[in-house]
Amino acid sequence: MIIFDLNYDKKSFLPIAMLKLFLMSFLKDKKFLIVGVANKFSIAAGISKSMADQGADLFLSYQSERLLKKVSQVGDPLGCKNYYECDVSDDDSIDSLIKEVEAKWGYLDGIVHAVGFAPANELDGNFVDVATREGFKIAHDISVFSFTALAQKAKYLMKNRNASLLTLSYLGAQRTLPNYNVMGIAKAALESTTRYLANSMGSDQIRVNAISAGPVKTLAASGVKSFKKMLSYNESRAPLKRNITTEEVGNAAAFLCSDLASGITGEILYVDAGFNITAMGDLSEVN
Ligand code: NAD
Ligand code: 0WE
Repeated sequence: MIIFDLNYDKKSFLPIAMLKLFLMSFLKDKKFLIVGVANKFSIAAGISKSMADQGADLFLSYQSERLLKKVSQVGDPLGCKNYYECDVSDDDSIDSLIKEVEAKWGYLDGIVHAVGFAPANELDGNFVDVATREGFKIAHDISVFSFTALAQKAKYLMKNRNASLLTLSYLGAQRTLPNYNVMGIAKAALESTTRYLANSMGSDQIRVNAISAGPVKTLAASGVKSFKKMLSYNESRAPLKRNITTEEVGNAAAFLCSDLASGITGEILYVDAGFNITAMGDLSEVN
C-alpha cells in the first residue's frame, strides 16, 4: 500500500510543500530575533527565508522607520508577525527591542546579527591615507560592539535552552583587499568577539558562531566602488566557479542555529564557494 507518493496527486488533501515542511523542520517551534534586514537583497533576508522554511518563528528588527515597508515585504510571506525598530548604536534602543521580544515571546532561541557599517569615506582609497579616528569608532561601535550588546541584553531570554547567536563576517577580516580598510579591522574584531562570547556564554548553553560570506550584491555593497569587479574576481577564482546566494548563507545559518550544530561554537564558517582556500588562481593571467 502506498501511503505517501509525493508525485501522485497534485490535488491531494495535504499540499506537497506542507508535507516537505513537516518532514524537514529542524527549527520547528524555535524563536529567533533577526537584526539587519533592509530589503529582499539583504543577507538577513536569505537567512530569514531559510529559518522560516525550517519552521522557525521570526522577530525582525529594522534600523529606521523608512525601512519598515521593505522589511515587512520580506517578513510577511514568511509568517512574521513581529517587527520593531532598533538602532544598534543606541543602548536604550536595544533595551526596548529586547523588552518587546520578552513581552511578545518571553524567551528566545537565538539572535542573528547581520549589521555592518563604516562611513563611506573610510571605504574609498588607500587605508593609511583615508583612516580616521571617528570612522574607526563608528565602524567598531555599529559592526562589532552591537553584537556583544545584543548578547548581553538578551542573555536572560536565552539561558539554558541551547540557544545560539550568529554574526556575519567577511574574508577582509583575515586578508587585505582594496578599499575594505577599517571594515576589515572591524570584522577581525567581530570574529574575535565571536570566540570571546562563545567562551563566556558556553556555561549558559548558548553557542556563538559566525559565517564568513562571499561577496553579495546587497544595499551595503551597492555604494562600493568596483563591486562588480570583485564579484567577477571571486567567481573566476572560487573552486565552485561562481558566487554564492543569500539562500546559501541562509541554509548554513539555519544549520548553525539548530540543534544539528549542538557541538559547534566559536566557529567561523566560510560560505564563499571556496574562495578563501585558494591562492594564485590558475596562473592564466601571468606570463
Ligand atoms: P544590508 O545593507 O542588506 O544589511 C546591512 C544592515 O545593517 C541593514 O539592514 C542596515 O539597516 C543595518 N544597519 C546599519 N547600521 C545600523 C544601525 N545603526 N542599527 C541597526 N541596523 C543597522 O547588507 P548585507 O550585505 O546583507 O549586510 C549584512 C551583514 O553581512 C553585514 O555585517 C555585512 O558586513 C556582512 N557581509 C556582507 C557581505 C556582502 O558582500 N554583501 C559579505 C560578507 C559579509
Ligand atoms: O561588509 C560588507 C559591507 C560593508 C559596508 C559597506 C558600506 C557601503 C556604504 C559597510 N559600511 C558601508 N558604508 C557605506 O556608506 N561587505 C563584505 C561588502 C563589501 O563592502 C566593501 C567591499 C565588500 C566586499 C567595501 C569596500 C571593498 C570591498
